[in-house]
Amino acid sequence: EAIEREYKQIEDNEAWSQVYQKIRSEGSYDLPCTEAKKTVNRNLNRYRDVLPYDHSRIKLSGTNTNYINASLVQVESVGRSYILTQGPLAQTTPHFWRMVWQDKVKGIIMLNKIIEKNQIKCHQYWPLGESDGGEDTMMITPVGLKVELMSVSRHSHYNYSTLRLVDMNSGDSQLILHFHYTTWPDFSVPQSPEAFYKFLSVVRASGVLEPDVGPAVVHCSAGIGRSGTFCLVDSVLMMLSRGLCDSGQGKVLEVLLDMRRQRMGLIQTPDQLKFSYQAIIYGAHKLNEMNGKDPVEESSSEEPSLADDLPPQPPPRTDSLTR
Ligand code: PTR
Ligand code: PTR
Ligand code: PTR
Repeated sequence: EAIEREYKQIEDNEAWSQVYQKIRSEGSYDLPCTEAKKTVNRNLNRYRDVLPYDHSRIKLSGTNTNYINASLVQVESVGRSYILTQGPLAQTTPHFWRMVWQDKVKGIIMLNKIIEKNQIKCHQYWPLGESDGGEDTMMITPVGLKVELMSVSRHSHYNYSTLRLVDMNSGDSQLILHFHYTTWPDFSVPQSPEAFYKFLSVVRASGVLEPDVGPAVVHCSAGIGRSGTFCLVDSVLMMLSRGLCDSGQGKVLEVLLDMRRQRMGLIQTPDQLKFSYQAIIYGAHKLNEMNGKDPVEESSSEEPSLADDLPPQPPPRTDSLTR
C-alpha cells in the first residue's frame, strides 16, 4: 500500500512538521473572502481569521442575511459533498438551521464539545433533552423552524440523536441525524484510529454522506481543524474502496490541497495530518478484511473490545421521509 509506505517514510524521517508546513505554504490560497469580511457580517464569524471563500460559501435564502460562515467542500471523484461550518453562535443559530433546511441536509457531524478549555466553543444549538437538563423542543422563531429531540443514544466516544426539523409555516418536517463525537480536543487528535473509525462507520451506515441526500454538515469550533481531518479521511477511504488511489503516493496531500481550495486551513496541526494517515491506513485494512483479502490482520492485531461503541443497529435511514 503506497499510502502506508509514504506514512512510514515520513515517520522514519520525523518529517510531519515539514510535510505539514509544505501543505500550509502550498495550500493557503489567496482567494477572496469579500462577503465574510464585510463589517455587517463581523459578528457572524466566530473567529476573525477563519472565513469562507466567496466562491464556495453557502448562500442563504429566506433569512435576513444571506451570509453564514459555511463552505461547500466537494470531492467529485467520489461524489462526496460536505458543508463545513463553524460551531453556531447564538446569533447564527437561525441561519444554521435555515441552511440545514434549504440544502436538505440529513446529517450533522459535530466534532467539538460545547465547552473546551473552560470556554464556550459552540452555542447549544440543538435541544439536549429534558433528561439532560435541557429542553425537548427548540423554537427557531426568526426562520419559522422548530427542532424536536426524538431520541438520543450514547456511546463511549460519541452520541447520536435523532431530531425532527419542522417548518412551522407548511408543517413539513424532516428527520435529521446528529452525530456528536465527544472526545476530540481542539488542535489535537482522537484517542485512536479505531475509535474514530467506529464513529465514521456509524455515520456512513446511516446514509447521510450519500449523494442521494443533501450534503452532510460537518462542524467543530472553527470548522477547519477537526472537520478537515474527518472529511479527508472519509474521502480518501472512499477513493481506496473504489480503486481510485492506485498510484497512492502523494494522494492524501493532493486531496487535502484540493479541499483547502474550498475552505481555508483544513487540518490545523502536523499531528492531525499524521492521524489522518493512521486512520486511513486503519480503515483500509478494515476494508480489505471485509473483502476477505486480509484475513490474518484481524486475529493478530490487538483489537480491543470496543463492542459498546457499536450501536445495535445503524440509525434509521431518513431519505424516504416526507419528500
Ligand atoms: N420534505 C421536504 C424535502 O425534503 O424535500 C422538506 C423540504 C421542503 C426541505 C423544502 C427543504 C425545502 O427547501 P425550501 O424551504 O428552500 O423550499
Ligand atoms: N483563531 C482561532 C484559534 O487559533 O484559536 C481559530 C481556530 C479555533 C482555528 C479552533 C481552529 C480551531 O480548531 P477546529 O477547527 O478544530 O475547531
Ligand atoms: N488559529 C489559526 C491561526 O491563526 O494560526 C487560524 C488559521 C490558521 C486559519 C491557518 C487559517 C489557516 O490557514 P493555513 O493553515 O492555510 O495557514
